[in-house]
Amino acid sequence: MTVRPIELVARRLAAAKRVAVITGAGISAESGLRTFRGATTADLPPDMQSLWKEFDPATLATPEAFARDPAMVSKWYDWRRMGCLAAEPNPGHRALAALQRAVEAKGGEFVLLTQNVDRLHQRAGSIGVVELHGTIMEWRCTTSGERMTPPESAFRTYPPTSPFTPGALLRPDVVWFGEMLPPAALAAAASAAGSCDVFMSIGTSAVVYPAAGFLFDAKRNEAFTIEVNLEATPASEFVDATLGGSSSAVLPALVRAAFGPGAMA
Ligand code: BV8
Repeated sequence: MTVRPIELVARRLAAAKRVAVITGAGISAESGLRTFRGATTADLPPDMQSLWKEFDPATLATPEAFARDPAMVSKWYDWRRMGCLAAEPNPGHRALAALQRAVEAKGGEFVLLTQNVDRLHQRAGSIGVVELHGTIMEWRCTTSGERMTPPESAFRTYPPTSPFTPGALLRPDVVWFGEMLPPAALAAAASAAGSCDVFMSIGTSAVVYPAAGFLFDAKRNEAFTIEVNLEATPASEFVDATLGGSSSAVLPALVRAAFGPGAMA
């Protein structure tokens, strides 16, 4: 009898004592947030069409871009922040929160690492989320580093000025290319990857490091590795199981298969 991958993966999850998960922009795609390397769509506000169409986001997510044009970069991030506030967690986010509850209910450990900056995992009920690339929901003073949570309306002027240090600016509290990841997040991710017995990579193109490296750390520690993604990635040939498809469909089915229909309640 051939075991369908989802049943194989469900058995591994049900038996796991320590589960680590990493997510990328793909898990938020069905909440209406564009993936980082995904196609653009026509539904952008007019003044943002050119920004999104003419520039590769990766050239905006850098300290150099911010130094060169703080108004443009802060406007782009504030526009994304507004999008995140308007978005809702989808069934994929909620399935991971349910998975954490199910694993912990049987005395297991669960760590969710995310590359996403939208805080939809937290709004879906995930606890202790490790934000590898920071968050767009907080901004910090470019001089003192003091953080603040902006109101749920767009800044009035760009670049926003810092309330902490005269003459300084506010920047999004995200990790840009070329910037180090927060040491505490790195340490938490390394510890999770090094000790888990199941590692899941969900909705990520697995090209950005060091985040993409944690799957290989887990594999080296003989964890059972799983990829849930719409398409193949550089990680696909290395994982033990691949569940192709949309995370918002695959993850709820997987949680129900592993912990019963009530697990998603
Ligand atoms: C670092 C900011 C140490 C916030 C991001 C040269 C010099 C310096 C560094 C490097 C270098 N060469 C390489 C590096 C390392 C560099 C890197 O990895 N570059 C890559 C591009 C080659 N990394 C860094 O710079 C990191 N820092 O290394 O510091 C250092 C310091 C100085 C000098 C040397 C070393 C910092 C990395 C963090 C960068 N910041 N974001 C923001 O604006 O959001 S990264 C950005 O990409 C986002 O955070 C995003 O999360 C991340 C990864 O993208 P994904 O999440 O995977 O999203 P993507 O769109 O790519 O893929 C989505 C996937 O989902 C697709 O596969 C799609 O098929 C799938 N999907 C879509 N819909 C669904 C779905 N799957 C399931 N269901 C669906 N419905």
